[in-house]
Amino acid sequence: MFKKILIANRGEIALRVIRTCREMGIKTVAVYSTADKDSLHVKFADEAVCIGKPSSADSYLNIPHIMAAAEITNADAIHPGYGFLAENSKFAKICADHGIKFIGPTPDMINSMGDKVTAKKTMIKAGVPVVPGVEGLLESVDHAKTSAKEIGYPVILKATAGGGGKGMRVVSQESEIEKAFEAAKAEAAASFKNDGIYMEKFVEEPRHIEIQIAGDQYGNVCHLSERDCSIQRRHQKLVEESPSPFMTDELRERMGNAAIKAAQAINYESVGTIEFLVDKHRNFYFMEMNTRIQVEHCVTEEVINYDLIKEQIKIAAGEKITGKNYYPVMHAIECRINAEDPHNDFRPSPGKITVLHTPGGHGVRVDSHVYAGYVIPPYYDSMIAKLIAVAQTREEAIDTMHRALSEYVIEGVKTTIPFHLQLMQNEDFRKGNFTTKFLETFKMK
Ligand code: MV4
Repeated sequence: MFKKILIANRGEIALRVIRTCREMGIKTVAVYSTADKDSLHVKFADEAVCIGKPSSADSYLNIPHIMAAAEITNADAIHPGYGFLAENSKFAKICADHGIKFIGPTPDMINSMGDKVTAKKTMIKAGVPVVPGVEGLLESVDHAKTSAKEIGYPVILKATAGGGGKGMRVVSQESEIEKAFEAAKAEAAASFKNDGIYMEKFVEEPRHIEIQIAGDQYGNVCHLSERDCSIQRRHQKLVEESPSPFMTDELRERMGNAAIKAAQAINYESVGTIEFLVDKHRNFYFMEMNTRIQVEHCVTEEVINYDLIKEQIKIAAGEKITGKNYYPVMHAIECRINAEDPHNDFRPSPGKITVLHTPGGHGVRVDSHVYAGYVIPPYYDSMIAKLIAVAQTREEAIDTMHRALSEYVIEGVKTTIPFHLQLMQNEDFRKGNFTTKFLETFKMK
């Protein structure tokens, strides 16, 4: 087992990793930007190294600074968390070249899923269902036109280097396609330095349901059931839950098996997630694979009673998994508490938390790095806590969540708590009646 892990991240996920390391008897090294010198991850780690100025490029994305911190502290592994360098294959390669274990998949695995057209081809070969479309990149506007005619409108254009919505355009008729193609290409070039675009049939009002998987270094892969992440706004998830209210035992079996096939197709090692679109007929289609631990991993932990970070570290250290699947025995919901104003188009609201009361009690988990007096810096994402409610049924989990939200006091900054309070009382949400379009029509009171 590792003796010392450097956590190349900040905020709640840095703290999350430190907690598991402490339980496992592994020493921890925090790295931090000058903006984060008063952060809890700095205080809770055994050692801490400043890696630069506030901007991510100067600190949490600065590979030489992070490698220097790992070398001077003698860390034998690096946990990247999510975001920042978590899916950067160059970073994973540099770690390997320095004899430091990157706690995650190999650079090849990251690359094979990072390029979406390559990933899709791999999935087709493996027999995983994908959205009907053009196999490969679009070569020209004419190619796009003839392909869309064959597939049938509406179609969606996506960036092969994308993910999470950037460089995406929905096209409902031929008259729009030239403009959409050029716009998607320009956006992809600007965002990813790669202007490759591909085309799929547009699935109307889908649900976003993802399967958590784990694979070890010996070819054993298992799934750990699903999370429903349909409640999102502008590709930012706000609420996640497990099990999905749309799930059936039969669909879970089919999606779980497809996810295992997807992971096996690239000999996947570590924990990871296969994202699917699910249509109203319960057809599901591979969308992308996240080769990292995700923000919403906690809902899975709560419903299967399993520490995913511990498992990820054990796998990285070369331990075997049994290969048996995990099924939910509880219901968990996670609300992302962001420093944003839900009454003002979710505008970021950084600043000092003057008063803080955190909820607790039966069935409540809070993963957060903030405290009274903490100043939320403007440089990073706005998530300040994850509030997770766990109960035996979905209805009870919603009631527990509503109770916990109403106990939460955060003063000094605006937060998404008022939004979540209203959502937990929404009739369609309570019925499990929602798709990825739900928040387009949801209005704050
Ligand atoms: C789609 C789609 C409908 N049809 N692909 C959005 C982010 C990126 N990962 C893929 N996305 C979508 N791809 C086809 N063929 C609808 C979306 C989509 C979406 C997906 C999941 C969660 C929220 C979403 C919101 C808008 C669009």
